[in-house]
Amino acid sequence: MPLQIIRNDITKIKCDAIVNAANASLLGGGGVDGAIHKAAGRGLLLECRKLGGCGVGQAKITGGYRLPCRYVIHTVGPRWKGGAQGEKELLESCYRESLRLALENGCESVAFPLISSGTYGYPKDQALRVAVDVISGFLTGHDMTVYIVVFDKSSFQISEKLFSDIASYIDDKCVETHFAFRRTRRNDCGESMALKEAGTVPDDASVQMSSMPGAASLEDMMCRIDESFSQMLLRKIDEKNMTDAECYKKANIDRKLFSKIRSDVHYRPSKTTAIAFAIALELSLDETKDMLMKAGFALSHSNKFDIIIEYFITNKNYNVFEINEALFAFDQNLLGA
Ligand code: AR6
Repeated sequence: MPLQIIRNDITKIKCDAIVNAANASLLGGGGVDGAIHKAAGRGLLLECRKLGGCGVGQAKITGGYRLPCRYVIHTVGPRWKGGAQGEKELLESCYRESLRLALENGCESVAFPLISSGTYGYPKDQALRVAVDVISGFLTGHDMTVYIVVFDKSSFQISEKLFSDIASYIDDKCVETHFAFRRTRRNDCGESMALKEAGTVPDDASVQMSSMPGAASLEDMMCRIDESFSQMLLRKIDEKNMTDAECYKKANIDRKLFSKIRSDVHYRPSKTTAIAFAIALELSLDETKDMLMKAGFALSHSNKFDIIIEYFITNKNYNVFEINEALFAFDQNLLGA
């Protein structure tokens, strides 16, 4: 997964570089800066003393010393002053400059804290938005694994409106599922009937055939029933006039995994990988269900993860990074490898 949001202490992350949310002196401080200096040891401070400080929005690189990473990239985020003092541009610059230094130094993996979102007071949901936008933009042109490391749940926030919209969508769907079960029990039709009513269990081949857009003939349909996940994926990439790279990047899947799927016609992806491709291809809900079926999965209304995916697809929001932010906020697995 090229962009991952994880909950951890950044000083514990094994990767090529970690980024420090420093101050202009580069001589240490509190928060993540203090934790990094403490874990790295005195060698880091001695090297930092030679750097002559760092401007807001700029970045400088040092060794990692006792940390489990080769480098520390120090960047100075803006202090929040209400949002009209160029804070967003400066914060974007922190991520861009840090990624540029990582690239120049041959890093294949980099971990970021949410810069400026602590002592410097940048609103957490907006700080996250900037981080995800700049990093995902960078990843469309470069192969790198980037982690956004969230220290504790309280330091991570998606927009309140999105959170409450999703929460009420989950509630609605749970209520629907509950009533579907009750109706079924009264009719004494068994569990599978209830699940079908709630739209979770596809009705085998007949559903597949009826929901096959663009199938020209019965022969075509029969071929597609035998199609594997990998074959379906490659066909849909062609139908959408996408390149392979456009598709796997939009799915937040790394090149190696995509090559594996491409070269193994019987590849069985995980559910999160299969959904990530459905999102990248901007499939409708029915098409997504067809694609998932090829990998042996279904979407259910008794599962929070599935309902969140359904929420984004029905709202035609196919931004895998925004979906992952929401999944993280609801403590669910993220899309991608
Ligand atoms: N791992 C990951 N994230 C962490 C960790 C950790 N070990 N510790 C804190 N965070 P802050 P800023 C999160 O205040 O807002 C320093 O004194 C934290 O929850 O460290 O850019 C510097 O010297 C928050 O979400 O950095 C500067 O003077 C995020 O890291 C000033 O603070 C950033 O919080 C910089 O302020």
